[in-house]
Amino acid sequence: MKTIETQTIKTLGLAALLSACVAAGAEAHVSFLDKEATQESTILATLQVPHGCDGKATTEVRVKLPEGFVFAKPQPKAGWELEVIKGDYQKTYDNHGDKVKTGAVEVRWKNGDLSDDFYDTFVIQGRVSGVEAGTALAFPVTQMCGEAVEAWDQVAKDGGDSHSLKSPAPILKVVAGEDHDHGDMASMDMTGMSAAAPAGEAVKAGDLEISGAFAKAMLPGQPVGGGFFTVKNDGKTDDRLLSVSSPVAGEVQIHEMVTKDNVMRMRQLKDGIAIAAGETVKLEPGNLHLMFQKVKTPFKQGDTVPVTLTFEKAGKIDLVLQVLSAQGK
Ligand SMILES: [Cu+2]
Repeated sequence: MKTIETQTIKTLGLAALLSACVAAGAEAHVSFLDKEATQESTILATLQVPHGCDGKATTEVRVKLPEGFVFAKPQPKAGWELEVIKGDYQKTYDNHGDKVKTGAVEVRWKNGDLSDDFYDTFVIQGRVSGVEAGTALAFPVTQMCGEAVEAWDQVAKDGGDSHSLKSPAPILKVVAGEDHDHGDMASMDMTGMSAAAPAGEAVKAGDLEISGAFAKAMLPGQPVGGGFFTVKNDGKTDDRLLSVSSPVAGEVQIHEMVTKDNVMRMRQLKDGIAIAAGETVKLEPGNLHLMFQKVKTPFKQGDTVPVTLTFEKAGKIDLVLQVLSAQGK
């Protein structure tokens, strides 16, 4: 469609317009603002709709969600009705300990009026899960302008160039996880990290000593934050971390990372963490961690996060986590 317009302009000899058209060429398609997504991360997939259908205003945008983009929630937009079509996933996904088999498979923004002269974005929050790095997740889009329909649904064959497609489906390229949604799943090669991290004040309570407490700064769009520390049990009796609370989060869960089929997943430890007599237990990225849910204000580097740990024997212990960078440094 754009090709035809360009041809016309060329014939008319409007060189300036032509070059503007070419420069904007790559963005003339319906596409994602961020074209990459990290494995096992929650993202805001932001679709850009740059124009209507041959001059007509866009009235509806339908987006099919691919397998591996799960727990999806669209952002409502003023002036548009929202329809979410739910269905079965092909696989079962772990949502912080809950097994999830169904969810949104298509989102429709309807009865809107987006002039061909304007640009707008349509946002879906979702989690990229169980997808191998290097995979291109295609989100076929149907753009409707009253009676006119534009289907953005072409997908390049493996290794093919999507640039040559006339109406390519918007694509998210999945990349290997380093900065995960809550940062705590960063590479496993972080053994020395807690020691290197500027530790908060060590806290002693009974036989327990807690040191090296930190949280990671949360990246924009991250709904949850990770927290870490080391507990040493100098006593003769076993203890157990039962629960954690914080005034800055609606809920604090105790999590563990497990790698299965080369995919890292999180699991909530509802029974907490055993701190055996004479043992030292480290909560660290890629392993055991605290997960802050319903965080009121995203953690920023330099902030502090107060928490109260409840142990079976030692009772309640107040601790302050220092917020380091999103990489935990
Ligand atoms: Cu977690």
